[in-house]
Amino acid sequence: VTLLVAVSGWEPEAWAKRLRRLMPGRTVLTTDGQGLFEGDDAALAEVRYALVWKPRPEVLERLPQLEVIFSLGAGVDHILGLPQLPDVPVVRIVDPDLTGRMVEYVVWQVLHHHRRGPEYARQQSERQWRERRQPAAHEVTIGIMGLGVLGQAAAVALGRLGFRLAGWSRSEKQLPDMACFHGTEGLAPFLGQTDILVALLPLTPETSGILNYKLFAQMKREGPLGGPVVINAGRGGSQVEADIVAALEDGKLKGASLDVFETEPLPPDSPLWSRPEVVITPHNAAVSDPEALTRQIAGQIAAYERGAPLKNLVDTARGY
Ligand code: NDP
Ligand code: OXD
Repeated sequence: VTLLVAVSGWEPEAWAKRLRRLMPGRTVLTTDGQGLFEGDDAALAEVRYALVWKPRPEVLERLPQLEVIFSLGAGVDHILGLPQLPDVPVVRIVDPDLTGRMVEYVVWQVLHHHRRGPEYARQQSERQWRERRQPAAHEVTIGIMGLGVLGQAAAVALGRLGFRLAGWSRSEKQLPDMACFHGTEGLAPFLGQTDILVALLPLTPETSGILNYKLFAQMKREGPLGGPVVINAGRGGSQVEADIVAALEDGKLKGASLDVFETEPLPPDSPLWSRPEVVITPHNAAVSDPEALTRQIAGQIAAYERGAPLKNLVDTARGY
């Protein structure tokens, strides 16, 4: 049984080495999105499992025995957007290691804006000692867009810190200590009570460009932080960066933390780089760690071969 690790922008050997250790007796092939087994169709014909992150479009088309595609990330837009997707199950990452990293990122960025990080950074650069009013956590509502694995885990951590919570999802939900909204009708009332928006949405046709000027204009205006803040660690395709800049310019937004971008890496001429009220990180809110995640994938393959159903299956029609 052969596995193929097909990634671009990542080092495939880091994954392959660990898989060979965890699954002795298997052949593990790799491609990094550059060379692609030119002429080696015999080796590719043996591949039953493909582990992918932004694979080159033609890679998966050359695997006649493919049984399962494993996304090496929690998001699957990099797979579902391929022009010829083989008709096999797609499994995504749900893992405490990745979830824990995302919770850290969200808590870090919420606290940065809540504790007036951008203002104190500016004061420090001007050697200015000036105390600003600090609202208590319970005065601030964090609105979480996307109440899936990551959104719910972030909510639990923020709730422990005492923040008020609102959440928005596609389907109706009832979650403890949270005002839950859903669907198009639920969006305006959700935004109307949100001081800090945390977007943890998958990229689908419905969520593409959803973080736009019209949405920012519906957020709570007279909040304790002096203006709404947006944090996006879902996908860059969900945000309209020109609208974020326009909203920061005219005060519809007070600050932003962005881990994902319309174009990655964020181009050097983006106006976002030079704004002190914007925190930019290079799509690493929750990196996929080969050590943690290969263990999970090897376990899934072993269970699948014993006849157990695959876990964390993607609904390809729904898009996540
Ligand atoms: P889940 O699939 O568990 O959750 C997705 C949530 O989004 C669900 O609550 C879903 O609603 C909601 N949603 C989807 N479409 C809509 C819509 N049209 N309107 C309203 N809500 C919608 O995903 P995860 O929580 O595991 O991950 C979320 C995303 O985070 C990933 O898809 C990925 O893009 C991104 N990510 C980013 C990382 C980074 O490093 N920056 C790392 C890992 C993930 P419902 O519950 O009703 O289905
Ligand atoms: C993911 C990511 O989807 O890293 O896991 O973005």
